Amino acid sequence: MERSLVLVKPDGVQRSLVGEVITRLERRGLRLAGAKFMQVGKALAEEHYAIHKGKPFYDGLIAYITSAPVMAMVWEGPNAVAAIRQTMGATRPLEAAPGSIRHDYALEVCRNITHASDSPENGEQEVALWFKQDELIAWSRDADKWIFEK
Ligand code: DAT
Ligand code: MG
Repeated sequence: MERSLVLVKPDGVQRSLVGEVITRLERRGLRLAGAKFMQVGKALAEEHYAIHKGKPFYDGLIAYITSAPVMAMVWEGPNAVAAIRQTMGATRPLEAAPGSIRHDYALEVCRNITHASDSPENGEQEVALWFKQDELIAWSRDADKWIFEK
């Protein structure tokens, strides 16, 4: 079982795509483990995007993620990280596979709707950065046995 942080970023929230993102992840079979609607402060933004510090788009990235509220979530399931990134599509919307969220709803890399963790290790790190332990729910769904092989 893997976990991924998923953010509907400010453009996705402003465009009323929160429900669409949740619907797609639910339909995929992934299980929600936590969610909060929040305004991201500069310190969290800088820690989250620390790996991009120094890149030409870094300042714009921090301004973008702090510009309006985001929907922060934790989704889990077998191979959740790869599955969620596939559902989101490639970073650049014009390279995202047809049917993916970034293909279907975005045009520009700096307005690409969502964030998702890029490895199981980063998934755990990002979940710990964004959520306190008591904000996460460990639960099982009745449908799990029809979606998860074991
Ligand atoms: P992803 O969000 O697919 O994990 P990433 O981690 O490489 O992509 O980059 C984080 C975000 O930074 C990405 O969603 C949008 C922005 N970004 C990446 N490359 C960019 C570029 N060349 N110009 C502008 N923004 C960029
Ligand atoms: Mg990334």
